[in-house]
Amino acid sequence: MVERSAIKILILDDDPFMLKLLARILANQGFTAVVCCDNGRDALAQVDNETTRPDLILLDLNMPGMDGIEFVRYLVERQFTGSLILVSGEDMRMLRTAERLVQAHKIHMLGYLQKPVKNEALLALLTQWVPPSPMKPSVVKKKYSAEEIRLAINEDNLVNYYQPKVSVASGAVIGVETLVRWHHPQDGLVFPDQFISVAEAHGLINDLTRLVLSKAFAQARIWQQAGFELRVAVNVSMDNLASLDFQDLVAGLAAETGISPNKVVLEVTESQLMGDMRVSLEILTRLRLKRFHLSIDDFGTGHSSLAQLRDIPFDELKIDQGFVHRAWKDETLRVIYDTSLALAKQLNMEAVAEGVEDRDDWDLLRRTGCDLAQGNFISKPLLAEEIPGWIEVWLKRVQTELMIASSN
Ligand code: G
Ligand code: G
Ligand code: MN
Repeated sequence: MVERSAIKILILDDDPFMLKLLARILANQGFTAVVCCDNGRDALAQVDNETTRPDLILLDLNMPGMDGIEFVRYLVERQFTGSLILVSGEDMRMLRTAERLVQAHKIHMLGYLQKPVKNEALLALLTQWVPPSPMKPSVVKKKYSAEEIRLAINEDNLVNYYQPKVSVASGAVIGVETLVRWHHPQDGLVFPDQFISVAEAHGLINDLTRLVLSKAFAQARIWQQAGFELRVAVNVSMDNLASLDFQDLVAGLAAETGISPNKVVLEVTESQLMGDMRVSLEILTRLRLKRFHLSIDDFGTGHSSLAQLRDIPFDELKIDQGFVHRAWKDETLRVIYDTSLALAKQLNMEAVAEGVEDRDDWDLLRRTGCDLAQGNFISKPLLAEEIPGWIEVWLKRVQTELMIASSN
């Protein structure tokens, strides 16, 4: 048992009265290592400092500035291993949705509390707190230094994987999404969540994206010559869209490799489409004018999505996997899925469902008329040379089982 006074608790709420109230309840119960913050920025500073990093965060969802959901995203980036209790005046349905979002991010949730917070409810959750088990190495991922990443780029240790996107109506293979991995000489396969944000923070993302793009285009050309007409999608970081050189880079590379712009999809993450949008807007619009396809990635997880849809001429909307898998049986997910799909249709965009994991997910897309599907049910990300063989197997599978109604 950990002493109550040894559990570091952070309360994040913009309401000073709530902070006082919660801190008093906690203190009365012997939880004395409590820090209060009235904004996300201060709270992140606590998380970033090893000596003040909380074991448990009581998080208010509705805050001006950085709201609770955005705060969770920053916790994920920091690989926060502590626990979370959501506190909000929103109704239970909203809280449950937020809880699912948190869990989807693999952050440990103790539960949620509705305001006004009842002592007993809070204590019931607190008694469930357990220290994070050091047995779970998957949670604590190694972070790499900028220097190591620079070396990986220069020595060409990055490898593109490609995840297929298929037509839901016909089963045809429409294209692939490029997902970069690092073949680390010692650590083996390293995933983008362990190096993209570092690359962004240290001005390396343009070099990285240039490498990923040029390999993806070269590969698209090889597939083309082998008779596979695939659209190739590449993930673009918001930092790539900070300088007007980017459009010349993309257009130049495509021309050099002989890839037509309408065979290229640039996926931009919605949550990143914030801040000063003027330059990025100009770049995206000009790329669109050159007939490159633009895709809004992870749709549904960000905030000002509707304004971005109004301002940027996207061709494709990717419904985040958090709203696809299991949407057939979960009413709340289903509402978000349906709304995103309807929005895509009304704006004449192709809808792509991400994270299609099983036959039930696939059948939902068929019933609802989603355009494209991507996910482990179709294929995990593959090496380029595995794609032709996979296509052959996939097309057989389409013919024999996927176009008929499922037996259950
Ligand atoms: O499978 P996966 O772990 O590859 O991808 C995790 C995340 O990393 C995805 O959200 C994807 O958008 C991002 N990602 C993958 N490859 C790239 C890339 O080349 N550039 C950028 N900016 N993000 C990438
Ligand atoms: O954020 P973006 O959509 O660019 O990245 C896709 C991410 O989703 C990658 O990390 C990829 O490996 C992962 N992914 C792809 N298919 C599935 C799936 O069916 N289920 C889950 N959980 N993750 C998937
Ligand atoms: Mn993507």
